[in-house]
Amino acid sequence: MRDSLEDYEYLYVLNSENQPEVDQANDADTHADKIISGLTSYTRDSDFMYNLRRLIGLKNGNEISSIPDIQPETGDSGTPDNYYINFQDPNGEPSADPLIVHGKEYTKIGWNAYEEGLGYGWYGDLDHVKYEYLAQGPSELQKSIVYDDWGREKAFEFRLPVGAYDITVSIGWEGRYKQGEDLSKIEIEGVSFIDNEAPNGYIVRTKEVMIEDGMLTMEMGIFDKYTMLNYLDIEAVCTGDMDGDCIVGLKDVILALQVVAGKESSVGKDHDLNGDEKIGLAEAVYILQRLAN
Ligand SMILES: [Ca+2]
Ligand SMILES: [Ca+2]
Ligand SMILES: [Ca+2]
Ligand SMILES: [Ca+2]
Repeated sequence: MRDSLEDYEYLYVLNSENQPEVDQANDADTHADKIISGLTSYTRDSDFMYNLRRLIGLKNGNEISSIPDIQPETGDSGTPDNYYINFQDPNGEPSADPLIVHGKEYTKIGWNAYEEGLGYGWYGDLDHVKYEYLAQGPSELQKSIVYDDWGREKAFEFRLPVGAYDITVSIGWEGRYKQGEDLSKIEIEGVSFIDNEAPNGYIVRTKEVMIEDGMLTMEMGIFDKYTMLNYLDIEAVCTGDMDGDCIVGLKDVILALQVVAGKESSVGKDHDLNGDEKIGLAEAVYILQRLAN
């Protein structure tokens, strides 16, 4: 607590000793935003916190003129891959091991608090969490459900390599429709998937999400309401990648341009995007447009 009061002082001085105002961005906000992104989601990287505090102190003391743009440590570097998570009681049903559904192997994850060694888990009040396994449902994934009986908001974190992913989330409960009680919320890396909506049975939704810090953060739940969570599919999006690391960046633009200039021949035509079986300007422009979004 003493630390957070001190942090507030630091940010206050950084904002030229002005109090923050609602809906008004100020000089300190860009740094506060790096630390906290929601009610239950904030960075746990203590080295980052220490460094940011130190830099703000230097800036406040006029020892440096601007604060370098440092970011929390990225979890996994490495190549993005596909990850499939079934939320369920890890010791209950479905008991198949490995659990394979529609040809994909699912990791069983229950209500464990976040653990560094595992690289995944939950933050928030875990005192009233529950499992359900329904007799009927479209699949093993959707028959097994995790929820909070008291409707407390939580954050789920899952470490994975930096990159773009198509993420699919499923919520719901076979045959259940409780408009008022089941207003649900799922937000992943600030991208809203389900916002104050009650499923009539199930809702399954897919969106592309950029993971920039090596940690997927999913915020779940609305206070006093039920969000019935089923599963998550996390699939790497490699479209536009030229060098095979599945990360789409300026390196790939440069590679495509080098192919155009005849200076590079290592890019296979399987990376072609517009069907002419060549790497050319079309690919470079595509990547640039994607990076601009
Ligand atoms: Ca994140
Ligand atoms: Ca499930
Ligand atoms: Ca690449
Ligand atoms: Ca092409």
